[in-house]
Amino acid sequence: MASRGALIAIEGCDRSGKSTQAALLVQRLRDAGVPTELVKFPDRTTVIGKIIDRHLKGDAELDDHSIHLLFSANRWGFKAWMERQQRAGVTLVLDRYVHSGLAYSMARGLDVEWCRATDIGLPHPDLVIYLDAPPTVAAGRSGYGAELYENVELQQRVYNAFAELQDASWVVLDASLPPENVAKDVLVAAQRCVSLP
Ligand code: Z5A
Ligand code: MG
Repeated sequence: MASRGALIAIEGCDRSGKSTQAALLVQRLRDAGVPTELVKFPDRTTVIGKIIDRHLKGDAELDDHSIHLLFSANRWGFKAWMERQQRAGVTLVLDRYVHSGLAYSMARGLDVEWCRATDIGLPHPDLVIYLDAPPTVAAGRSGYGAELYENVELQQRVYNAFAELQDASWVVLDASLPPENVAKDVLVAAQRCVSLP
């Protein structure tokens, strides 16, 4: 029987480089012969994901509690699939996960314990890699500002919320470094839960 695949969550504020690093990590793990899949949250292709996408593009107004529940429901839609993959020995790299759900909702003033409750029962990440880039750094990167939450004031609150959520188990990396440097640090961190040949 295959040994259980790891669950690695890559977290951070907007434009901190999560999608860049998640894709690089998946490639490096696959190149090393580790069966790996990438999961991006929100997944905008599902029924719920499509509503989230409309909301983020300013085309569907939703109150803060409702959008929190939809982000969480979007993750629940992948629970059974993630567990099957892990049981089959596939490592999953998650581009955002439950801590994004908490940080963005905290930044909008929701109660953290209420927010946490909606994700209870989802698979726990074996490792959280946090890409630390202050909003002023991220705001200078391309694509910033196109969606609803992408303004420096909200991002500062998200940044503060992530700081509050961090615990000693997180690997916090300087994401203002060039992408190739960050990628090296990400690969070292991943080896806490994945063995490479
Ligand atoms: N959200 C939420 O509220 N609740 C939830 O539960 C979840 C999400 C899961 C959409 O997420 C929104 O949903 C997001 C949080 C909220 N709102 N905000 N704000 P998303 O993940 O779909 O967001 P996105 O549009 O993909 O942006 P992003 O993920 O924040 O960007 P990124 O993945 O961190 O960055 P990137 O795409 O890798 O890089 C951005 C640019 O910077 C690109 O041009 C890169 O080439 C460049 N880049 C990357 N790394 C570097 C370095 N190291 N140096 C210089 N330039 C770099
Ligand atoms: Mg991204």
